[in-house]
Amino acid sequence: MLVADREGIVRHIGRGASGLSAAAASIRELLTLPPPTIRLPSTSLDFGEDVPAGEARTVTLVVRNTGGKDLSITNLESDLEGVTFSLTELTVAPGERATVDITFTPAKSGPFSGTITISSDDPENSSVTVSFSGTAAIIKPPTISIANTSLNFGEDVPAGESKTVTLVVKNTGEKDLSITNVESDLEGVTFSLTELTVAPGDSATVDITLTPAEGGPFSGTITISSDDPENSSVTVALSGTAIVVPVNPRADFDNDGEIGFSDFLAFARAFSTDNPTFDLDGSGTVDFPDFLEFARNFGKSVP
Ligand SMILES: [Ca+2]
Ligand SMILES: [Ca+2]
Repeated sequence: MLVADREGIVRHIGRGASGLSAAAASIRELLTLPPPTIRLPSTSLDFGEDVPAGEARTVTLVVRNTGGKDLSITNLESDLEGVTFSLTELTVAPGERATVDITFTPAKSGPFSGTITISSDDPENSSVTVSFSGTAAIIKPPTISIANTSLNFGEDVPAGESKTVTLVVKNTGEKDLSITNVESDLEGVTFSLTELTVAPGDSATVDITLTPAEGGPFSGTITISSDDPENSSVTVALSGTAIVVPVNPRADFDNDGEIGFSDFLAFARAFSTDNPTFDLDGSGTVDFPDFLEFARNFGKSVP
């Protein structure tokens, strides 16, 4: 029979036996183990200075038990609204440590701070606090910026020939800009690409090629679609004038009505000579400028 006094110390165990005093000593030791003791290696937590507003960030709280009995944590809570915990109740064995993930999603930019209160059965410190702080930064969405609101192909685009101008698209936002389509209402316009991603702060170029079918002024619009939430569709005006370049009948050296390959062979034979038939610009020599003039007429019919 065990008999304990008011302090819980065993004073007498049954009838006397040789091992009983040792048993009493171990029971006494059990009863006098040091109580659970909460220790926090760090009493302040830093969420960082660059938490994107609207995005969750998690830091880890470490809790140690330096006592001799199980530490029972009964609650964690914060005075800052929106702070969540991976768990709010746990048991930490003597000499062990445990971690709790603490997550906060700042709703707006600017500094934030608060306190976490941890309740436990540590008889000396049943409530301990940890401070935390950080700064939330606003991340600017993808923002399309186009230097030119209009592009001119010039007033002398040869009808039937291609001319290319370049459009520069910049992303002045802080997230990737995704261009999802580029199109034009002007016939004969093609693009080097119609989908691309532009990193924050970067620029990309789109080549716009026009092949006017006939002479005369032309105008139209390019429409660029992107994931810029403010300007999902932006337009650039296109304009210019196509001209019909008259055929030089002199380039039809064999007079068959077409400026074609047989004329090219004849021109090649006369190259570097002073044959006036092939000296289209009248410079006195059949040379490269004459070839350019011939090439401009190549493939055309002589009226
Ligand atoms: Ca010919
Ligand atoms: Ca010449």
